[in-house]
Amino acid sequence: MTQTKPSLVLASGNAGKIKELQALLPDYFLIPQTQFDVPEIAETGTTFVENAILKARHAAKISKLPAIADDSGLVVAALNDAPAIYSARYAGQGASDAENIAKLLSELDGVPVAQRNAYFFCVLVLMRHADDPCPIIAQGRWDGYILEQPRGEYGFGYDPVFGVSTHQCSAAELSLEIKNSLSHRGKALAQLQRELLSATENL
Ligand code: ITT
Repeated sequence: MTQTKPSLVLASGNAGKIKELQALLPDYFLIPQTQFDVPEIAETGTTFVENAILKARHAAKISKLPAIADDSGLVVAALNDAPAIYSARYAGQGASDAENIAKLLSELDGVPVAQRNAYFFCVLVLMRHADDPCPIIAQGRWDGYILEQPRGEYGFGYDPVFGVSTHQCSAAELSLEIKNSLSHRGKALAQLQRELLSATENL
């Protein structure tokens, strides 16, 4: 007997996130929202959770399928918790990862290691349909610190400057599997998956 995997639209245009989420959700058939020509929606919320809901609802509405969204970012204590929800656009709308990293390192220039603590935060939202009044919401946090120079080739975004104390390296020096086992996204996914197990029957 062949069993088909449940389909979920992935409400993201970020290739790095898509790769990590696909590895974390092998039991689901994840369809990137680009396959439905879902245009990116303006992230007008002021919190991760608001933006994740906006993105999931938008993708579910256009695709008419259940949708999962990830809103995430880097929170730096010495920068009064910036860039947080503005992480992707820290150096301006459409900024590259390298430009965002350059701005971050310049803002932290001269800040000693002991004051460079930071964390990644991720909110995942699953909406069974666009008008779902009870979206599944999960979150995860990964603590670390900001390095003075980029290191490593893997991952995406701020990974090259995110120091991982437990492994004495940057997040960009970790394999996808190890990063997923430690990261904000991996933790949020584990929480979401517990809920998904029961929710799948209602998709
Ligand atoms: P979508 O909204 O299309 O998913 P996005 O990149 O705009 O893509 P966000 O608004 O959630 O997504 O911004 C997340 C940013 O935070 C991302 O662009 C990175 O700069 C950073 N970020 C999040 N998770 C990260 C991770 O695991 N490693 C490195 N940087 C990360």
